[in-house]
Amino acid sequence: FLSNPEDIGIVAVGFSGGQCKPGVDAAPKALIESGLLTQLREELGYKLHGDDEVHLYSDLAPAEDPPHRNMKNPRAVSAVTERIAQQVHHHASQGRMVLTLGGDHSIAIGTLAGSAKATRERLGREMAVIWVDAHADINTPETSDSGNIHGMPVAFATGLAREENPDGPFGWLHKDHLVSTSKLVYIALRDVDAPEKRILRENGIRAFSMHDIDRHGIGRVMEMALAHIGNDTPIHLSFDVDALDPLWAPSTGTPVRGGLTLREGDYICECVHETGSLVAVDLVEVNPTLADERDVGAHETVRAGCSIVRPPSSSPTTKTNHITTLTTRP
Ligand code: 4U7
Ligand code: MN
Ligand code: MN
Ligand code: MN
Repeated sequence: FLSNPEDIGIVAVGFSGGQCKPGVDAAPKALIESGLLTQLREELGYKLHGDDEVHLYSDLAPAEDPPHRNMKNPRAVSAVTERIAQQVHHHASQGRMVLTLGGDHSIAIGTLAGSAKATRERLGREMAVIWVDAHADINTPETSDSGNIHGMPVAFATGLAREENPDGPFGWLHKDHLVSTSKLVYIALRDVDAPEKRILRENGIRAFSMHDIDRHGIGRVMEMALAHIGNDTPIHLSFDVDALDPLWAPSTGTPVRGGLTLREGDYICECVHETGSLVAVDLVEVNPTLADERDVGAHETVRAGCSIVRPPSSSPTTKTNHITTLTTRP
């Protein structure tokens, strides 16, 4: 294991400034109230670290936050993600797997920065990223039509959207925070903007769309994704709940039809977990306030989120692989 398998650092951030719809800030509380952390602790026996507090970080938002390079709320998102990077780095430095509950996907600027830096320092390794999402989230501020930063985190994390002014928004991002485009793999894409397609092509980024999943099946896609990353490479899994089909996860800001079944989503997480190389997981974009008339949508989406994050407790393959991992690696 690349992180201590019993210890999980929890970072809960109700932040919604990376997009325009209120409500995604209520997700960590809804996930925790539906029993996610209790299950991890009591049923699965993990030791959870963290301050048991959902951070809103409203105090970090400046009174005035005009657009910068066409980004909306640039200073607020920069300040919050810098703080998240410190929290994630703190947990990861001590060998804890880090679970971050968002929040919109802009928070991944912070989670990736924190875990990439800790992985370099602690293991002397560059980590890989598995980005499970309907969207590629790799717009630069200059290519984005919406100006919403939750559509840009991968561009910041890979250095494609670098800020030249060290005192400007995201000027805090340094070389040791960055992730290599060659170690990035996408799964479940189906709504990619034209400039994003060009960025993916020009940088040779590995991406498995829903079309690829239909053609090869999720089993083969996970084999190919993990083969691309390579054995024993630390993995950060960033899971946007809109990767799931809206049938399973309707309560999210930018739903796109034709997505993963809940079982396929679970399977992705199980495969990554089984590698023994998981160092961090993000669960983002759950918006419990975007519900249908009977509130069924919100409840279902929160349940789906819990299912995604919860490691398998009874899968025989998982147990076998863990025994293998434990016996082959001291
Ligand atoms: B999410 C979008 F234009 N690409 O940039 C954009 F389609 O974190 C959507 O994946 C981004 O939910 C979606 O605004 C961000 C749009
Ligand atoms: Mn998305
Ligand atoms: Mn996303
Ligand atoms: Mn979304």
